[in-house]
Amino acid sequence: YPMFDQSQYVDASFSVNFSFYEEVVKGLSTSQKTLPSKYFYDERGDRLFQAIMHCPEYYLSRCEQEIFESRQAKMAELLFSKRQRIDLIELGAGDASKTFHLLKYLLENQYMVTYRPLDISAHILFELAADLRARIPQLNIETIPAEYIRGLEQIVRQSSAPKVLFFLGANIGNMTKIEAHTFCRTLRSKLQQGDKVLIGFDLIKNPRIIQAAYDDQDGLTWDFNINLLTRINRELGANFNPDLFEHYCTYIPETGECHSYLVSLVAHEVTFPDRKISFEKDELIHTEVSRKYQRWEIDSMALTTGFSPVHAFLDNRQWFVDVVWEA
Ligand code: AVJ
Repeated sequence: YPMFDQSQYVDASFSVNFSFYEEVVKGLSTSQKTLPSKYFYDERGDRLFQAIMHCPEYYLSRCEQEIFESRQAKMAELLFSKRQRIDLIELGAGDASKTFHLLKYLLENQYMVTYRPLDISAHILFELAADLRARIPQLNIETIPAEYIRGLEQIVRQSSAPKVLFFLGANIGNMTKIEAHTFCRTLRSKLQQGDKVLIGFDLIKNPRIIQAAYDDQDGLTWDFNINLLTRINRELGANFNPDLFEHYCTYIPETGECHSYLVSLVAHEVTFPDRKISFEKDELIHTEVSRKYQRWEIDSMALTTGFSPVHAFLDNRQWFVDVVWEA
């Protein structure tokens, strides 16, 4: 990509080292256009997602928050120790609004923990570290700006302490079922026997409730999706006109998958530094899958990926589950 200034990109994404440009161009060059959802999270994307977490339709965060606020003691007892320092790795930590309560509880109750939050957004990690250092000064914290597996490999090289790995917020929903299986198997291969994982899954429920969560009235999810195009413009030198696209999402009860798209409203071309991408009227860019699970699928996923199910924390309405598995 001769005209693409790599150094500029590296700066814009705070040195997280993978090829945004290559993935974008590849995704837009197939007949079924796609963009990876992991790129939603630039500075504005982080802010929009935080707003989504507070909007009335997006029940997921509130369900998991309820679990974390009411079950800290049980979580501490199941996962941590007062005699041995344990690494708490959090994949996709974001603002760690759920983990915060547990961390506080652990330190107030003499559990020994090193918190290792990992996120693709170096920006949010920077804010998180500052926030936690102010609110829980005695906490040991080491941030890792990286994608999931690469970051985990880095941690495993650096520390031999027993590990508890958190993967919250239904982030696993951004994978198809097959991808999730492969991912859990990879997690298992990086962990030692006896290490534990706690994974948040959104559960299958009335389809209207799910559909609404991804199509909120205030248009936050709309802006969140469209923001991907403005990010591509800024960081990769493209010229998407965001007004020529709209957000569309559809939940398919048979598969438990909610799919999000950007729809091109007119036939037009978008220019990148080294190529043009053409869009037909009504052509879609697939941007995200958010998969919902049945309870039995989750248990069977544990067993087929080398984990033993230990416990399931549910919210009052049983809309969301945080499962604990042991490696
Ligand atoms: C952060 C991946 C859990 O899929 O529910 C929210 C992202 N997308 N609204 C999800 C998201 C649209 C969210 N996760």
